[in-house]
This record gives sequence, C-alpha cells and structure tokens, in this order.
Amino acid sequence: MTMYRLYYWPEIQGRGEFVRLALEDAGARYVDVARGRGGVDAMFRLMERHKVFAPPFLASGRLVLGQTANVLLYLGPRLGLAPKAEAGRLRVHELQLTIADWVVEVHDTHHPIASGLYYEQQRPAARRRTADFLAERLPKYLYHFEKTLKKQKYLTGRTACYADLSLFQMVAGLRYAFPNGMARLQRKYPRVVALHDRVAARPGVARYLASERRIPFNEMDIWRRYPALDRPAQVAK
Ligand SMILES: N[C@@H](CCC(=O)N[C@@H](CS)C(=O)NCC(=O)O)C(=O)O
Repeated sequence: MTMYRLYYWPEIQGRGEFVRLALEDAGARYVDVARGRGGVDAMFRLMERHKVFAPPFLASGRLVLGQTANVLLYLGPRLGLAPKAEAGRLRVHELQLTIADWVVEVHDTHHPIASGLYYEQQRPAARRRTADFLAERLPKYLYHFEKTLKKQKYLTGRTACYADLSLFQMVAGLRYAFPNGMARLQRKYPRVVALHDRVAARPGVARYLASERRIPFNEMDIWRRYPALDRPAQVAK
C-alpha cells in the first residue's frame, strides 16, 4: 500500500483538512510530516527544494504536489473518491475549485485587508466583510451545492467523491465560526445538511473525527469564532 506524506501546518485543520479527510475516509497510509519529529522545518526544506508556493502539499514516492485541489485531483482516483470517466473527474475538480474560492472568502471575513495583519488590526473592515459574507456570499455558495445535490445522495451521484468530504468540512467549519449565522441559514439547505451528516457517519471519517488526529477548530485557523462577527439575530422590542 502506498505511503503518502502530507505536509501542513501542525496546529490547525486549515486546507490540510481537505486532504486529510480524503486519506482518512479511504483508510490510506499517510504521515502528517510537520506534526512529527521533523516539524515545520522538514516542511520548509521540502517546500524550498520543490518550489512549492504554500502548504498543504503531498509527497508520494518522488512526486511532490502543491495546491489542495491539485492534490485531490491526484488522490481522488487512487483512493476511490473520484468517478472513472474524465468528464466526471473534471466535474469533481470544478466543485473542489469552487470550494477553494469559498475558503478564501471565509478567510477574508477575519482578514479583509491583509493576511499579514492581525484580526485585531482590521476589525471594522472584518465586521463589514462578514456582514456581506453572511447575507450574500454564504447563501450563494450553499444554494449552489444544494442545487447540485438535488435528487442525488452525493455531489456526483450515488457514490461519494472527495468534494463531498470537503463540503462536509465547509459546513463543520462554518458552524464553528458562525453558529448564529449558520443556525439562521442552514434550514434553507437541507440537502447540504444531510450530506454533512452522511459524510460524518462514513466509517473512516467517523473514526477520524473521534480521534486525536482531528485537531479542534481554533482561532489560528481559516474558520475562526469571533463573537463580534457573528451576532445573534436582533430581538424585536
Ligand atoms: N490555493 C492554495 C492556497 C494555499 C494557502 O493559502 N496555504 C496557506 C495555509 S492554508 C498558507 O500557508 N499560505 C502561505 C502564504 O500564502 O503565504 C491551496 O488551495 O492549496
């Protein structure tokens, strides 16, 4: 069985989680290198040598691949998490790229001006950005996936693909970051919620979620809980 090496920041789920969920769902053998003894130094060395722009990246034998969606494009067929036909594979890749765009927008709710500044240095802009995200962008993404799931169990039909696992992760992360916003919104997207629950119950994923390998969400991650950004609905007086 192939041994994969995943490289990602050791203290957060982040984008590494999309890859981890695919590996865990399939019961693949892998090492989370930066969480081991080599730490992030091992990660930086390989990044430098292979000119990878940013983590996560994956090493498989001599192959080193960066960009989350690219890593999943490679892993999908090898882990039984992608359709066989090219058209189906490209459709899954398209869905994954849409999720990648969505992740950037989630990140930008707490870092709307610059990634290099602290959240505390961009709070007013973060409030404006989050209000727009919750009112306009989040419903647009959720509706897109709700529509895609119409009349089918998983995003591409009867069997799960890696984009289903990533959609699970989006719902989990968004519920953590915006418990009030998501409580208001999610009842309008029952198929997305059912997909989340279906993925969480898959044996490999359920085992992983119950393990210590699943790091809890935290405020260094992409999905951050800042109560000032996620106010409860106004109660009418
Ligand atoms: N488009 C890339 C983005 C990768 C990325 O932004 N990685 C973050 C961690 S989640 C990082 O460490 N970025 C460093 C940087 O952008 O300078 C992907 O989807 O993998």
